[in-house]
Amino acid sequence: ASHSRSLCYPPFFLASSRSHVAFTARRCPPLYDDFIEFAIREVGQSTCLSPFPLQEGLKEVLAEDGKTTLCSNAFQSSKMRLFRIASLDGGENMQVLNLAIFPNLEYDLPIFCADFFSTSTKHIIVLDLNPLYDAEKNKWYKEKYYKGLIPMVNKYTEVLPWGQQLTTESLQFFSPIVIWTKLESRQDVQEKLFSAFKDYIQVWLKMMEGAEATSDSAEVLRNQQAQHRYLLWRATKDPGRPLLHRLFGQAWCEMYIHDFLFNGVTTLGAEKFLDYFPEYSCADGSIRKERSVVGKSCIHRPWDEHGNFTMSL
Ligand code: BLA
Repeated sequence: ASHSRSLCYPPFFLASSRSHVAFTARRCPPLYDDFIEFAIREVGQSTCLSPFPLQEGLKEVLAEDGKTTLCSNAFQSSKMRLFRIASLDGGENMQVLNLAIFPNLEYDLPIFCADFFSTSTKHIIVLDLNPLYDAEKNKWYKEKYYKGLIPMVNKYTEVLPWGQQLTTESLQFFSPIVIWTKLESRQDVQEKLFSAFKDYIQVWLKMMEGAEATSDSAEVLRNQQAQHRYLLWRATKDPGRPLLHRLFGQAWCEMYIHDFLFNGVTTLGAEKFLDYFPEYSCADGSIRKERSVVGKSCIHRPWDEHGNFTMSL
């Protein structure tokens, strides 16, 4: 690998706080600050949080363009292996929130996933409780976690309409309550999306509060492998990678993806991407660069209002 873990430092440290950045760039408050504040407060009220050890200098990093900042924060608790937040502030032209909560391996809880990418004219949104086990292939899982939540997503499908085609492979990591949408106005983000975000956080926390740890080591191992597979998918195919490369350089970006965003991808299993996703292998043994080998699909939401999957894959 081109990146050496212990020797990787961010391209630039920001010694001072955000106020310095605000002073030099005179920007309006980052779009997703309220989301972050809400999430940390709610999670902190639900469980006893401790900081997740972060690499020196990671909290706030200035990109090579000299103006975009990347803020990172992470916590853990008895039931959460990692609750991490990454936000990019590129001023009016770009705002990103990438928030995930990975449960401890004694739990088969879904993975909380908020992935919001905004420019001045467009907002690309994924909000979901990603199933640890493919919810269409594992009906018990769908029953256990999503059955009672269909009315909640139905509340949002009108105001946050399906975002059209997407990488077909992503569907196995999405749940029947996924919100995949593209919005045009900042107000829709601040009102409609924020309202959904609050509901989804609260629902996930309720699930977590009720979750019982398993003491069956085979089950723990299964959960670990499922989480590892999920992490490998995201660490390898994240649509944000090209942008992060551009902003922070390849080596630092790879360190950030592997050690922070998808922490666990190098420690929870020895499998490689192609072990889980052999359909991506090229004749020379490398991984196909495209995000999808099937292509993009799903013009319409592939779940009906009862949560039934309506597409044949
Ligand atoms: C686009 N992000 C997308 C798309 C999806 C996701 C589905 C639409 C394009 C596609 O179908 O691939 C998100 N995909 C997911 C998620 C899962 C998945 C959450 O499989 C989970 C299993 N995104 C980021 C970060 C950035 C970012 C950090 O997380 C930027 C730094 C950007 N996402 C981003 C951009 C696009 C995008 C720029 C549009 C460009 C593109 O489609 O390549």
